[in-house]
Amino acid sequence: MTVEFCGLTLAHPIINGSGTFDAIAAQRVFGAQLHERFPFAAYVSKTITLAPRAGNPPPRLWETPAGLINSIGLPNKGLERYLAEDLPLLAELPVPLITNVMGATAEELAILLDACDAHAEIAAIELNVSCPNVDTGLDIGADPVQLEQVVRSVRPRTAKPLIVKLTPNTADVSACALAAERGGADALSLINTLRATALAPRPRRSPVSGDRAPRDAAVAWLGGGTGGLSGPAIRAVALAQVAAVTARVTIPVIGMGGVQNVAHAQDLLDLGATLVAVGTESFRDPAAATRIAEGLHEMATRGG
Ligand code: RRO
Repeated sequence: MTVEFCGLTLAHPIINGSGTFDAIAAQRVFGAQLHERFPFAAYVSKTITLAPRAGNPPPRLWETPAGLINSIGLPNKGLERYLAEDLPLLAELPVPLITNVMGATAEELAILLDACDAHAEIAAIELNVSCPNVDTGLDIGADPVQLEQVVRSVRPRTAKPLIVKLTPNTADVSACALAAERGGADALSLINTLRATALAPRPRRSPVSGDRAPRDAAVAWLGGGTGGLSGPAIRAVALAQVAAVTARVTIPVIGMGGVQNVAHAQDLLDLGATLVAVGTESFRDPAAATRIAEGLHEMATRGG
């Protein structure tokens, strides 16, 4: 069941989606037990930025039919405290560590990449490009030209595997995938969440008279205004985008989006993904990744 991924040998193909499993909190609760049965074959950190960020005001989460909208807003302690406080704990995990970073400028990204490169505990770097360009306001990862420039500019700063986490909120995901590959990415991961929103509860048509109650204007409910949709609701989109990308690039792909069970993971592997990430399902079932990895193992054993 071992999988070769960018020079790393992983015990199985299931990892976590960035920001969907807090390994430090889990270590506090489960102690040695977590290490004995760690659910993922590699651990991806939450996105780290150069400066600390408080994140968005509440509400930050909203359930939809078959989905979850998050408007977390990148809360994190910033690079310095991540390295000093979190890295020593994450380095104890029994699997390779992938640190996920985001920067709004080339300078910020250079500092983040240099720091990751200097720490042997970090096995690979994932670049989250779902970040607005400070000048244009457009997501860097949504525009192939900008994306290629950004990846090309950071590539020389590390010899570690560089994974680019693509945004699905773009006109042509395979054009972005090819741009990241041309820029020097070693691997791609997709999909991040789909831009989504939820409206604040407000008066509805009266069930008795049928008259419309006086209505307030539609107001976005989430603290950040908009958020990102994940979970089963986006799996069909993930399948389409992963298929489009694996058909065009030669570098390995980490597929994710609404994976709940072994059949869903197998679908992404069949489409050419090398690894599969589990995200929202881990909130519902923290052992989901173990269940899926064991299911894949069983299938492989039976098949062989
Ligand atoms: O922190 C977030 O709100 C967030 C990030 Br950085 C991301 O990449 N995807 C997402 O759904 N939420």
